[in-house]
Amino acid sequence: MAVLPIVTIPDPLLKQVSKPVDKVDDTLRDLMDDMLDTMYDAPGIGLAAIQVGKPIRVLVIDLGDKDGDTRGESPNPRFFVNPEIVWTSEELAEYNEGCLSVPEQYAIVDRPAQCHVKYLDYDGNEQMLEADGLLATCIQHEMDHLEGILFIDHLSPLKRKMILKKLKKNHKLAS
Ligand code: GNR
Ligand code: NI
Repeated sequence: MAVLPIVTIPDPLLKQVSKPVDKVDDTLRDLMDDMLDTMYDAPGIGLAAIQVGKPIRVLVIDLGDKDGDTRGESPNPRFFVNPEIVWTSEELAEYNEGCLSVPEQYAIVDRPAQCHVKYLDYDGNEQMLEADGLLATCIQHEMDHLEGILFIDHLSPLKRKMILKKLKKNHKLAS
């Protein structure tokens, strides 16, 4: 178990498309455990492997047992290997999103309100999940990371520019 460094913008790794995993073995489970530690430490509700520098199709998510609120008190870790979104609703939902790779920046993003996702679990067994609410939003945010897409890529060019400008300013202040 270990907390790994989180890759942040403008690292070009974040634009890379992640590769499918060919088998769920102990090495992969070690990485997933480390990703969970890293996510709890941050803290965040989801993490894609690319955010710890590994370009493979693996996600971890933990919303606690209620959407967002009781995280930490009663953990509910979920592991997704080679996830595929097989259905999304017409209905959209908006959520004020943040990303551990885009530190301290938030913006409203519209996404399908519900989705169905097919994936391999921690033991390599095939699973299907019907998600809505924050879980649906979070799965789609994490799936974007697998394609090298960040939540700011869903914003208008002007909003994206403002966030990138703030990041540069914060970076200068910190260095
Ligand atoms: O911790 C996170 N919170 C969050 C809030 C709204 C929508 C998506 C997220 S995911 C984010 C962690 C992260 O960057 N995952 O890639
Ligand atoms: Ni993110």
